[in-house]
Amino acid sequence: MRTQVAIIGAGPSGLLLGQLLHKAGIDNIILERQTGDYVLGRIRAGILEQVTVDLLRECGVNARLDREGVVHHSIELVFGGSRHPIEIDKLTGGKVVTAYGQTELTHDLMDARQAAGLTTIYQAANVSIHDFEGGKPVVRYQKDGATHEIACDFIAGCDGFHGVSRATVKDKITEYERVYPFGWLGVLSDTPPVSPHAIVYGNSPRGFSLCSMRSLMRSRYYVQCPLDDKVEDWSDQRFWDELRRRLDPELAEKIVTGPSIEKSIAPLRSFVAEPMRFGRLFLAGDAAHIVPPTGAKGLNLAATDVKYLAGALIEHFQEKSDAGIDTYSQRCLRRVWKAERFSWWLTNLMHRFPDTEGFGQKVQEAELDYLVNSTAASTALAENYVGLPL
Ligand code: RFL
Ligand code: PHB
Repeated sequence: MRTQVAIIGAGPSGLLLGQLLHKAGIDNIILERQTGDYVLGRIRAGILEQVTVDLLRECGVNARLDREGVVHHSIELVFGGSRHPIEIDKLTGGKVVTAYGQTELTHDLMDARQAAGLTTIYQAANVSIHDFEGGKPVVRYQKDGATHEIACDFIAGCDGFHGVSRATVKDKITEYERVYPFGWLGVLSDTPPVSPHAIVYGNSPRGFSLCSMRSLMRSRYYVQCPLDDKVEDWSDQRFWDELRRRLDPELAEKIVTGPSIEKSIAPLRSFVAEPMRFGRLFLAGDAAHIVPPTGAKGLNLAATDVKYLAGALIEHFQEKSDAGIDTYSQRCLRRVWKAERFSWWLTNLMHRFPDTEGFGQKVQEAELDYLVNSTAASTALAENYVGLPL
């Protein structure tokens, strides 16, 4: 087999890249280790920045998003038992974010890929990548007991944090990492969200909490939990009780509870691999960087990497210029580090750490007080939350 761009991974990064390249007439094949259903079963992100919405529109994959996505004009911070709105649209000259699940977005992109007749090879085992430092890269994989080979011009490593692409160039990268001493326990439930018009971020002596949504009938909630907790330790009742204790009395009263339809614990990590290009191999999305979910940046960063990468590849094939390819890593990392900083900062501000007591706690309280009472500080939060300009 031969293609222009071999894409490893059918998560949001790989699917979005495939669609943008296809629109520009560039041939691509996606190799995915899992089944399509498995990929769709992973409940992850829920908040899209305008740049991500615009990219989906550019691919023509926006019909359902336009119908079902819920636009948010503000977020709320809950601390000291009361609620403090941050009007992100007013503070940023009209910018907003959209609640639309990663599952839905992935579904839409998979449907569009299928409708366009593009090749996605699911359950591709033992994917390996070769000769990307020279002019003729090759990708090998196993499927149905046979080994297959794809010759290509470029390889896009869109295979997430545990993928093979970054692992293959491990000795050529510098890694920057911070691991946090807690996780997020997330619950999805078919109940109306307690705050349908603003994502709520809570700081309480019992730890962080988050009230989000997937639609007007589906809620997504999180509470900070110890890293060694198991999902089995958390009955639905225990989860709802704990969430209520971490919110202000009015919101706690309003929460509509119901059976969880998904419950999982995710560790929190900040991670960046530099550089993001190795000859004809590019890393994009979680393959190159991870942020703690506090700032809702992971999927949005993946989308902007893909925007830069698609632009660079289109320039290569259509204009015979490698300027975009040569600056890919630099351009992405400039934006990545700003999102890393923001996600790290908001994580520090909103969570209980082992040393959040005494001095640490007082400083957190002072910063929250400053944040909601200073237009300058609220504006800095808002402009990072809606996404910095490209
Ligand atoms: P993904 O989604 O991990 O997809 C990578 C794909 O590659 C496949 N793969 C391989 N395929 C072939 N061969 C191999 N050797 C392979 N190894 C792996 C995998 O099976 C998978 O299908 O990475 P991608 O596409 O870069 O997308 C990144 C996003 O998924 C991620 O950044 C976000 O989910 C992060 N995130 C959030 N981001 C936001 O922008 N807004 C949010 O509100 C938000 N909330 C979240 C989040 C992540 C969370 N968790 C669980 C980490 C909330 C949570 C709880
Ligand atoms: C989500 O809806 O899953 C979500 C929302 C905001 C975040 C993280 C996750 O910061």
